[in-house]
Amino acid sequence: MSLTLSYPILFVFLYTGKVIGEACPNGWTRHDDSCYFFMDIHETWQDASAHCEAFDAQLASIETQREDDFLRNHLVQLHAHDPTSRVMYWVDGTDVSTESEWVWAYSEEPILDYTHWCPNQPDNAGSNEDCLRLGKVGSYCGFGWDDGDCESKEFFVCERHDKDITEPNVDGAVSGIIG
Ligand SMILES: [Ca+2]
Ligand SMILES: [Ca+2]
Ligand SMILES: [Ca+2]
Repeated sequence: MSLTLSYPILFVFLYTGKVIGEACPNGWTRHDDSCYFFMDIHETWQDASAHCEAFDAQLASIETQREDDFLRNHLVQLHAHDPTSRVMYWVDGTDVSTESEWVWAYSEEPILDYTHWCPNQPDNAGSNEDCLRLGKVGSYCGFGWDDGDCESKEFFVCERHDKDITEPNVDGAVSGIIG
């Protein structure tokens, strides 16, 4: 391959790489540096997490009030005309390792700086609630935080942060041309 051909190809791949970081895949919603998918199938917390991983994502981790507001507002809109009184979405928080010590499972960061528990939560009901969900039960705490039984089957939110996107095609194309 001649050098004159290599430059346009190199440019195309670099440009594509930039677009990947800005657009979300079909069905995903962009907010700040992440793409989110609101999955309306019921899974245990563990299976929900595996589903997200299959999409090269994780269950959502809510690090800031801004992110929490975005998710809550989105869910409120999504279910504004939903007659179902009980709707829950798993996110990535858990205290399964040590009771009452909540962490984001994927990053292993403790949940300290920002929380938005519903009134009287987390209550570790039945001594068996170790996974974090955003819950709506009637008018109760519209999609605030609740600890739930990890085995109960709920909807879930996947998050894919831009920094976690691997771009093997870009690196491969560039090194292939240079090499
Ligand atoms: Ca996040
Ligand atoms: Ca617990
Ligand atoms: Ca609870």
